[in-house]
Amino acid sequence: SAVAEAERTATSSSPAPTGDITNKLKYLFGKEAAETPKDAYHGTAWSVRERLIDSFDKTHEHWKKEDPKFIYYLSAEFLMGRSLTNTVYNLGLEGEYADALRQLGYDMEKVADAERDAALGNGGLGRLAACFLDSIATLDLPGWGYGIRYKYGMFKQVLKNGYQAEQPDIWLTSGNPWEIRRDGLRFEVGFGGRVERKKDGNKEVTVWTPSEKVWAQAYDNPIPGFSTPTTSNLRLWDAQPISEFDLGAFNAGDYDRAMLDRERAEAISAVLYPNDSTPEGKELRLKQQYFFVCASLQDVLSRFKATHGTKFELLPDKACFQLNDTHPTIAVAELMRLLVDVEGLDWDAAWTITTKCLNYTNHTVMPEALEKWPVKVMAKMLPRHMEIIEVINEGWTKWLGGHLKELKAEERAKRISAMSIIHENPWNKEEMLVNMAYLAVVGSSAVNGVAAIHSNIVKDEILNDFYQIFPSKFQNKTNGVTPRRWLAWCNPELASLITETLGSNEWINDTEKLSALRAHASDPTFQKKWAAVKHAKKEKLAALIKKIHGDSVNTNALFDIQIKRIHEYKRQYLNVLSIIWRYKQLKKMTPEQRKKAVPRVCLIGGKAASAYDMAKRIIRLVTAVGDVINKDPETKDLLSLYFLPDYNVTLAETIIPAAELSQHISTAGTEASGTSNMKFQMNGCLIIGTWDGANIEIAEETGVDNVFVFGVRADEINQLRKERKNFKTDPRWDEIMKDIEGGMFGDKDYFKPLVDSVNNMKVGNDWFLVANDFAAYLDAQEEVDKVYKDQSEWLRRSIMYTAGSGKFSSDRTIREYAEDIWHVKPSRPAA
Ligand code: 26Q
Repeated sequence: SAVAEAERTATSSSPAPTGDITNKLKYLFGKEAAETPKDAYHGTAWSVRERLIDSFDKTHEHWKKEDPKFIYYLSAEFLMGRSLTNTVYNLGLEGEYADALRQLGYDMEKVADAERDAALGNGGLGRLAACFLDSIATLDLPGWGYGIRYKYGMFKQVLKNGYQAEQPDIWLTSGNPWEIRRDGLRFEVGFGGRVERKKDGNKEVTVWTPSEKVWAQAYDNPIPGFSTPTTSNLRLWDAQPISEFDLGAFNAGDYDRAMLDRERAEAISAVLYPNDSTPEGKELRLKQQYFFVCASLQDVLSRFKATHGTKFELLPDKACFQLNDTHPTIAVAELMRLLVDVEGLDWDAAWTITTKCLNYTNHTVMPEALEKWPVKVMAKMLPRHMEIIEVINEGWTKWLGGHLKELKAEERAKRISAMSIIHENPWNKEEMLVNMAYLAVVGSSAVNGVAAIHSNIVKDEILNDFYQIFPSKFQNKTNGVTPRRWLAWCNPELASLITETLGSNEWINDTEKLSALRAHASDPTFQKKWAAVKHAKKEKLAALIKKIHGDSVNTNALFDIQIKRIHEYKRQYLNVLSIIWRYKQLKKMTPEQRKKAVPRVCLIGGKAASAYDMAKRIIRLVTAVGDVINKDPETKDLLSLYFLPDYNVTLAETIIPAAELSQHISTAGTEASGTSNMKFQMNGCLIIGTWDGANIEIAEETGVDNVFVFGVRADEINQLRKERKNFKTDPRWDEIMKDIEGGMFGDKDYFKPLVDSVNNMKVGNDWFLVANDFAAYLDAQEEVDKVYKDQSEWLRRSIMYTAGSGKFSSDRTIREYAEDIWHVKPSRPAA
């Protein structure tokens, strides 16, 4: 009301939101009034931005005074999604801004819907980094993220006749209210050129003269914590040319050449590589990695020097860096270069400091997915770094020789060569490679995996040689997700019910409190309320499906969902095969039998890397099967299948609260953790999954009997792969394969390689053992139907999932990193 508004402005130094929103619209956008939700969004966002900057400044003034140890999270990806709702809620401004918008004739949710996602990441790894920032700020930990301000983020996926097509993600066109360009805060980053030794008095120094230089320009993205005055920061670097353009060429009339430098510089931060889990060995990618690492380290060192001068032995007490996968691993060589070549430390002192400051997280088990850069490429682009890596490797292998002196000479040589950071390419003996994971392990204090099973695979298989040498370096840090975005803000209805039931909203910052829901799991009155929330969320998702596909789906059906990057190891294929089998069964049934069937709406969403041919064929199979079954009048109310295009963070926020069953069905041992499984669990969605990644820990917390677990175990995989050619496929499998090959879903030539990849030993060998798990998966799906028919049992389980999700808050994960790896302590500014 107007009175409340007046009272509020009388007691606050911030402007009244209503006036401020229209003010922003007038002076920043030249608009007299908000004519569209987009206008209202812009006015609101630019107004909220100022509150954010206030808390940012307070926090950083405080940290400057206190000078605590900082954690710097180095990541090539931050998948932030939208910011408006999250910022308003985290800062506790939702009431104020919702009222203001209402006065202007707008509803907060519609306004929020006008924001574009910041999609500076591919999938799990990038979204994990975003959740970690939320928790770092919420826990008052002095910490920043560092990354790249890609001009084009993750591509937009559209369907053309059922095939994936990619369109550029032009996310910055209307400006970005959530960033602050730090004018004058920029660092030079060099590439190429030559390395020379020179005399400085009687000291020999190394001088690197790059042949190419660019500016890294800083942009800050404030990160508000929840229920704390702390606002942290994500600093992203934009690549800019050192000179606006080549004036000589310009004066000579050669305009094209005059612009070349600019284009070459800007290309560095232009696009996010759309590869998930399989690295691409493109030079530009290495350039991106070095670009952001070099700028970030210079930035941290320049702040360190401003307070501590050149007492670099103190650096490990003031700064530590977490390497998000191997992508920023060039930091090992860059920190050495800065300390030795630029600051003049001796090698050994610099090495002690470097290894104390760095830590490495591994996110992938597949050996072919570990990054390796050709020595030739690295020596050309980063000649000094290549030298430094060679010296590190010499020191390392020499030390190893001493450490393994009890071994016989031959065995010792074998071990040393297996652990050499520089080794030959096993597929091309002519080529030498730098193994980035090995460099990261040797250059770090701690190495961790992202779920218990994964950390064991890291120790026992992927990096077993290193584990034997440094057992105490290896740790587990099971992933987590922020309960703010992934429960409280995306599912306010469920959040209210939980708060009402538990008597307070303290669970948002202390998710272990959710376990008190267990006492209500079998209470019919509570179950009824729980079911009503789920149904409302299903209606909302159904409206979205209607908007995208024009079809009305049955909201009394079981909503069965698989959303994640499309990858053979994640086995969307297995899901589609079971849907085909379900369809065939329904077709055979009498009308009487059909009445007893559990109706399902199946949704699959996810992007395929643009060059990942097999993944694109899987998408087409989904849309082709959907085209057939969604049109079948006999069965369409009992079974439908839709592909949801352009799966992203925002879509996930609508899908996950509505899901009743979610699929996490990777070949055991291949999914490092998974994090959407945790988001589904928090929202009371049952899981059908393999004994893999975080599924295992989720099952332990939820009660293994409440989870639909199926399939072979990780320790059986190697043997089964060896025996795969003798595997006898299930007759139902054979039947479905014939259907696809025979053109039941059209496009049979296009599907041929897909069929061959799992059947033809010469072609594919079914590496991900889809056929091996097929029968067990169908059985598990039958079990799902059986439980769904007993709604009170289903709801009991659903409640048990949320109740068991306490462990999977990223607050817990970040507390563990802070205590066991970073040794950073909270430092909260005054309110
Ligand atoms: C590397 C070099 C060149 C180009 C691309 C890449 C690249 C980019 C992204 C390599 C890997 C990724 C992404 C990996 C990823 O998202 N891994 C997932 O990490 C999650 C968070 O730990 C886990 O939950 C998932 O299990 C894991 O697949």
